[in-house]
Amino acid sequence: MAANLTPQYLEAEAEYKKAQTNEERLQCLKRMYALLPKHKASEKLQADLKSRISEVKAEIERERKAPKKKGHSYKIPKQGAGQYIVIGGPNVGKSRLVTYFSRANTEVAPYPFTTHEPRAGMMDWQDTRIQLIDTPPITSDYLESYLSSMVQNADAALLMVALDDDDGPFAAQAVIDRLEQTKTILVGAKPENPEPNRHYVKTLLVGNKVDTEGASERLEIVRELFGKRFPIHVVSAETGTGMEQLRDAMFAFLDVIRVYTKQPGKPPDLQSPFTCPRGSTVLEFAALVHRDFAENLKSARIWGTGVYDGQSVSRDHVLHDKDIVELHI
Ligand SMILES: Nc1nc2c(ncn2[C@@H]2O[C@H](COP(=O)(O)OP(=O)(O)OP(=O)(O)O)[C@@H](O)[C@H]2O)c(=O)[nH]1
Ligand SMILES: [Mg+2]
Repeated sequence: MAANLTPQYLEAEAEYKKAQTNEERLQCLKRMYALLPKHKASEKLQADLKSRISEVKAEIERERKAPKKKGHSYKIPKQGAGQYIVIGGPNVGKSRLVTYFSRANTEVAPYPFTTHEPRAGMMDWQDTRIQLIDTPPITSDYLESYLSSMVQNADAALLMVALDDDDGPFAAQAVIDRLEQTKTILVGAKPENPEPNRHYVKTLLVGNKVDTEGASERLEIVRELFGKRFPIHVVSAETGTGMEQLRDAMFAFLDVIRVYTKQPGKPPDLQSPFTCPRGSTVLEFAALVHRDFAENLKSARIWGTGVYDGQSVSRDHVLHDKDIVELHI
């Protein structure tokens, strides 16, 4: 790379990609700026870092000033391979599932309406991470004002149904209906002919509390009511049954691939993959890594699926999961 980035710089950049909060992001960006060799070839990158630093600072300032009162909106910046919003009726185990999969600090309690605010956590999946957002419950007459737009913005949703409660399936139907009133349509797969002004959100249905008595009979009803509409996963967020299968299914359902970068003459960076939509080309990937790469891309070499090691490919070559890409500008 023309800018001759040092390993220390690349390390700071990897940390930046993993940062969870704007404060952390700011610290990483400052380190990256300090570690960036300052010469002509890196001028663009210097300017880019400076503008990212001021954007993050402005974001921190906005967060600080945001009034924490009724009717406020929550903006949770997306992180990792994709963002899942966890939704459902009261007491179905949304918070329990999020704490099982992540270190999110969200309250679990044996009574309804425990969660009042959305909380984000990161779930590991192999060498990448998926963002989970715990949310307050939804019922036919209770929907936090900000929630439908958060659902619309998420990459996918988990709709949770409690299998310890005869009303479970009806509570889930109430969630679906209430969101539909806000033109938010939960679907198992995006429709081929979407209706205008509707927001379709890919959704996995999770039958939780399979460890409880009578769960299997209720599961039959859930399958009958929702089996055609959503993929169904059955778990116990309390005992862990089915949770690892769900973790895998959540990554697969995002329909993204992992791509690793490599600098010429160096081993690939296998620590922190980029993720991009399945079907992305080399050029689309380059744009994700850095605007400069997309604008000035001359050639690329690939190690991975359907190519021989180090094969030169064109910019419209379609990438596969776990490909390693060396971009030349
Ligand atoms: N037996 C059993 N109990 C569970 C399971 N998952 C959650 N629970 C219990 O169900 C209760 C509700 O769990 P929460 O995670 O607080 O439910 P929630 O959906 O976040 O509830 P709200 O925030 O009120 O909407 C708690 O007592 C959990 O310990 C499960 O798989 N099996
Ligand atoms: Mg909760």
